[in-house]
Amino acid sequence: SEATTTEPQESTSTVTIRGATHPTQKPWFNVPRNIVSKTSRRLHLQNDHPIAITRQIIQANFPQPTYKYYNEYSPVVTTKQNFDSLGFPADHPGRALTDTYYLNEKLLLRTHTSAHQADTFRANESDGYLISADVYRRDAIDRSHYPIFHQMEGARSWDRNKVPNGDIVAAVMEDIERLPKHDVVVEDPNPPMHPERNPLQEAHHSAAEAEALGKHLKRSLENMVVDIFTRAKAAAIKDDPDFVDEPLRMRWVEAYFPFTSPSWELEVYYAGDWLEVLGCGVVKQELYINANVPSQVGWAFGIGIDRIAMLLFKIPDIRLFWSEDERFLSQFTGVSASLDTLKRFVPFSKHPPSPRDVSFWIRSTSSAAGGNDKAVFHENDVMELVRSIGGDEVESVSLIDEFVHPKTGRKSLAYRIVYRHLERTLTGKETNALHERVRNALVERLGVELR
Ligand code: FA5
Ligand code: MG
Repeated sequence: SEATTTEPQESTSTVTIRGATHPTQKPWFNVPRNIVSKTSRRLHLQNDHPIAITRQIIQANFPQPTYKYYNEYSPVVTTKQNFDSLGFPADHPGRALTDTYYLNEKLLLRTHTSAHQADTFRANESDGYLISADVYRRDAIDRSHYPIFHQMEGARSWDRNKVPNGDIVAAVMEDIERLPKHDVVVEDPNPPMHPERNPLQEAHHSAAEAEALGKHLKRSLENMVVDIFTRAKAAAIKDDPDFVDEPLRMRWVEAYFPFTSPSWELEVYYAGDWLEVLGCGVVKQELYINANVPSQVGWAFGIGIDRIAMLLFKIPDIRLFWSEDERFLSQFTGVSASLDTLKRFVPFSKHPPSPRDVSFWIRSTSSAAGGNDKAVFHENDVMELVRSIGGDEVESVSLIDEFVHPKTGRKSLAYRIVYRHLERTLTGKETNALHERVRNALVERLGVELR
């Protein structure tokens, strides 16, 4: 039987993803069919798609042959690839069924392109690499969050046995000199290491080596962001010769990843707020050791392509990337072949939103609920249930009220679901029918009591 034709909670024996059939297993299998069907879209490889154009622009900043490109890795990976090989602890929340799509106990849809780090280091086919791919996370629903998005992973390594005199600092500094220079002021107030959160890997690096690697990493990524904004500005000026842009502002903030130390995130100031665009750091030496290349040292980063594409083209809603409407797709025709023809996205008519509220009592979360085999209530289950019924006609889901009954101790939640079709106006009847299905499914699948 085909899992793509059944509801996720039902046990089915196999699921086919990009032509490969995998066994599914209860209680792990939790991939709804709308997600399964999107695994074949591969927007990052679709000619003239804004996700693919953005991938090409990022690639242009990390040229071959220093960087080898991998764009075809399957989204089905093992728990070892996605978590264990990267040093995620056994109890890390990212491993939970509430956060990650599983096929069975061992296989899942990758939650990040870092799932391919260990294998790509082991393959050792070049000094650096870029990996672009679709990634999957059970998450909130709003204009900048979608359960599938795209990432670009990058890494650059130097081999102690191959650089002149084994001098990593000199080799990296020489490579920094070769990088383009930019004149944007970047805020970078924190010290490069933090003794507990982001220690120097002192068994493997000197402080000077880690600092040189960090400097090469930061300069390379700043150059890429400056390039994106330069292209975005050129596109805006073509559109409107009087266009005046806000000056580009970037800042480095300390971050934590189990597979890098020290680690950072790069934020860009956009529309009045700081937006996180990527995470990065100096690769933990265990990864190189486990990949059988212990004499290498280097850095890695992971960037959200969809977020960069939204900035680049001024695309207001992440769902638009999945649109097959010609009014969307035709705006990018020819850009893949000639990146300088980039234009800003011109929104087509915006259709009115249709908000509907639903409130309910949730099941008791105490362990006293004997015989109840349903897991504890988790908000991501609401998000996904709504998405699995409303599909891309759901713009956002937000918690609007929450209270505990003073006498019974039962908890009530109220959510507002905004339905809005990107390509046409939803009738009241259509919206009500969708909302009714959502209400019923909340009762049937999550065991809530409607109010
Ligand atoms: C990671 O996924 C790490 N693998 C990044 C990394 C790679 C760190 C290599 C160090 C070395 P994070 O979960 O923060 O980290 O995601 C990275 C980027 O993906 C974010 O900065 C953001 O741009 C993008 N991103 C994350 N979640 C979403 C989402 N739900 N929708 C769109 N973009 C997202
Ligand atoms: Mg992050």
